Amino acid sequence: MKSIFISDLHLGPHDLDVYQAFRNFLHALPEDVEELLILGDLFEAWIGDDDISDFAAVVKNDLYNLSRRGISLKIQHGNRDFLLGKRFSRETGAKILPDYFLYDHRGQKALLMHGDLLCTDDVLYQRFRRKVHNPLYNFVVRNLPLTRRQKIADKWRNQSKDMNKNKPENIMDVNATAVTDVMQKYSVETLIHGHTHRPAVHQLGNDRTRIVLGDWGEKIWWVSADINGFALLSQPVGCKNPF
Ligand SMILES: [Mn+2]
Repeated sequence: MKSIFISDLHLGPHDLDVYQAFRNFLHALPEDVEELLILGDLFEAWIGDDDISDFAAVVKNDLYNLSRRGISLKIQHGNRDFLLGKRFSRETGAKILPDYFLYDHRGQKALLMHGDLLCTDDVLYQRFRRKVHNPLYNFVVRNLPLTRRQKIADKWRNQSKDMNKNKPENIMDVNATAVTDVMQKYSVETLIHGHTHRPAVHQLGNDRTRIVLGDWGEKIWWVSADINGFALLSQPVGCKNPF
């Protein structure tokens, strides 16, 4: 029996090749896959569960069908879709996981994160994150009319593009101390995250491993977990059956 982890698909009507790859991926999931865990940024943008766009409806339907097949669906918030909430969860059967989630299943243990919280050198981003995750701010935003939220989301995206333009590369990667600290805190030898779009398996010494999921674009990426451990895998985006 297997678990599959994915992140950073950034689904949206702007890239139907990636959406098609996502559909093929769900469709082709082997029989022995018990659960699919999405570590954030499934969507390029999610402005609230009352999103009435056709695209949102189609993806929700895909996820609902997956749950109905008996595959347990778990999802973490990314920086792009942190407004995914209870209604989305109800409509898809997906369980929303906390920002730090200890995966402990069939002898395998790993800490799962989206990854943005590890990029502590990016002080501007962390300040922005604290603002938008502030419960009061969050409450106010959630209760704005959909069109207002659409505008705010566009503003956030443009701001983040502008902010990232002049940032040195290393600032947008994880901070090594943040990684060590969090792995120690949760007593894990394996950390799995996405967000940085730098897919890799890093051996950190002392038997510790950091696995970074890739973003979906030219390629699709996933981590497969079974009794033998974790493996980072990829295929070209046009591939009909990645398994
Ligand atoms: Mn992200």
